[in-house]
Amino acid sequence: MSIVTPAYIQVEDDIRAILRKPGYDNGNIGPVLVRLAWHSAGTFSGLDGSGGSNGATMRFAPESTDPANAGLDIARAFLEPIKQKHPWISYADLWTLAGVVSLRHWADLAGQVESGCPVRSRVPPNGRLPDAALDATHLRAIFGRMGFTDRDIVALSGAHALGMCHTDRSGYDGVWTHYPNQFSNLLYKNLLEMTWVKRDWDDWDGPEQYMNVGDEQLMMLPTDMALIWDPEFKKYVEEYAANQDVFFKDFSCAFGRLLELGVTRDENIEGHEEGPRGAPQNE
Ligand code: HIF
Repeated sequence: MSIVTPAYIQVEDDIRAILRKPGYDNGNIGPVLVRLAWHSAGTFSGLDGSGGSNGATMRFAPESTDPANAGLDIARAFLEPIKQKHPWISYADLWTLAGVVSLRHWADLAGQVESGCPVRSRVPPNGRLPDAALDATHLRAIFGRMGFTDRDIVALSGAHALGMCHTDRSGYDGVWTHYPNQFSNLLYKNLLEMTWVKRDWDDWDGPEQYMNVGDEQLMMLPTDMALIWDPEFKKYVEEYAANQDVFFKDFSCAFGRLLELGVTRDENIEGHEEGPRGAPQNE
């Protein structure tokens, strides 16, 4: 059942109205809202059904102080006036909706944003979100816990075409593509078509990250490089670089599933609730 009501549409309109923000990063807050939505959902564990966006537990310690979430207080603050204006919407739904609205004009997202009110709001432990310094094994462990395959992992990773890294948040620096406000398959093309070398930090002992030989304007995290270093991942990078439509389709499905991880919601008008969604349960 879809609950896209006029009230939701009003919230969507209000989110859309704040996306453009001259002076902030590249003039658009959409990327940091996408990151908020996914970090909120990405704590889900299919093992015990804990974590996920229900309850918007990132408002509370220790999740609020998880270094992986650095800077997301800024994203939450952007949305606070909308929460004040529409107090009926849960924070979890607002953050999810904001991520979807940000992406929607680029990708036809399959995930419908219609989760119910918070049911399970135990704050998940830190350490469930990915560490950009690690490798393919780590990505499989983190995203496997959420029920994602290699193909899903590579499809999701295309979201790094958007936005940028900030030294004062993650320690990393720079944009992945020359068009950080456009959703496209450029991340894959850049990975394959450019030569990537470790960045030399002049003035401080920065983290390991990669830059493109040439204009040196772009960056990749070690986890992004893992997509071409791992032969299984690389097959999908090649497929998505060659075919943007396939990427959009796969991304829509995978990102929609990501945002719904652990969400319980009314399945029909009588209010029947089903169990946690997402990763397979005890199969
Ligand atoms: Fe990100 N991600 N992400 N990410 N991410 C950052 C920024 C964004 C990882 C690390 C980082 C996904 C997966 C992973 C976005 C969206 C998604 C930053 C920089 C880091 C370090 C934060 C900062 O300094 O501001 C890792 C290790 C991931 C596992 C592969 C998702 C698939 C790609 C799930 C996803 O959708 C977005 C958007 C941003 C940009 C935020 C911004 O403020 O511009």
